[in-house]
Amino acid sequence: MNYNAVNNIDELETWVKKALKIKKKPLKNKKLGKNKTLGLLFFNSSLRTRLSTQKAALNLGMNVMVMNFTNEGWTLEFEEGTVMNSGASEHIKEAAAVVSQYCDVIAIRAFAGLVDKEKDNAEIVLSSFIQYATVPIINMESATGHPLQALADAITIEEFKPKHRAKVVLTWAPHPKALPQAVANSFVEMMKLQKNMDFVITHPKGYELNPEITKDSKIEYDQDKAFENADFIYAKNWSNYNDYGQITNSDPNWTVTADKMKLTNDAKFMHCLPVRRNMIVSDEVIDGPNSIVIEQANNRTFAAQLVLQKILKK
Ligand code: AN0
Ligand code: CP
Repeated sequence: MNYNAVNNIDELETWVKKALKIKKKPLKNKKLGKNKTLGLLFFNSSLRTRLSTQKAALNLGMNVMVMNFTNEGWTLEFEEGTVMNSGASEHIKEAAAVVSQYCDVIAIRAFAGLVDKEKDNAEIVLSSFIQYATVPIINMESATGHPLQALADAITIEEFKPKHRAKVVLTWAPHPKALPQAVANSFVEMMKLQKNMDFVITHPKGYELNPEITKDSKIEYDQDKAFENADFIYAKNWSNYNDYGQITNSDPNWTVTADKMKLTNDAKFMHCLPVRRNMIVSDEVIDGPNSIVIEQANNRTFAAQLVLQKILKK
């Protein structure tokens, strides 16, 4: 079993229930991972994903090895049949096969390059590992998705949802650096699996996500209107998908402020973190009583632990 996309979740409700059970007794399966090794491979920075996945593995009694390809690993070649006479020192074929001998499960973080849309959509790094590794692969944020984040988001929404049918809003917010669409994509996909919730995406015109992902979701270009009656505001920046990887809007009116939150139904504020204060969200909102970002990050451990447990039990 791999966990590389939100669509690997067969039934979200059952997964969330199970994760909440794990949260209550995280050490219950302390022996399940004995003598098993998890390898975490990072092609980009991380705080939460690295530590929460490691924590989840430790809760299951696994051993963990971490490798940063950002500055320590050999530069890898992913193209077939290429003459390796420039930057890359090692081909993915050998690298994935070798790591598979040391690890029982491999988790990979490899962000979108945001230069070549086709290449990013092809998920070269993740799909090559899936192809050439001989052990299960977990996605820790790939070019187009962040399914461990989306699972943690679902757990968090379950914990904080109101008694009435919840309205969840994903809002774009400005950011000084071009960011991937992965977190937003997976959040949208996860929300499609929610049975009794209303879901609205709001962003400036031109900032449409991949239409294949959002085709069944409601888009409202007026942020104020989208915020009306919302029970959850999930903020996230992403760079332009049409004008690929570009920043074509930095309008501060899209920042989530206390005034904006007044339009909602006393909504909870969510963000995957790391977050730029007073760009994405004002201090007042993120420091306020309705901010659940810290608990949301806590739930990353139980999302990862559920996925590891499922893999170990297979
Ligand atoms: C990354 C992103 O937007 O994909 C990671 C988020 C979990 N964010 C940044 O690089 C700031
Ligand atoms: N939310 C998240 O994935 O955080 P990190 O980039 O710190 O892992």
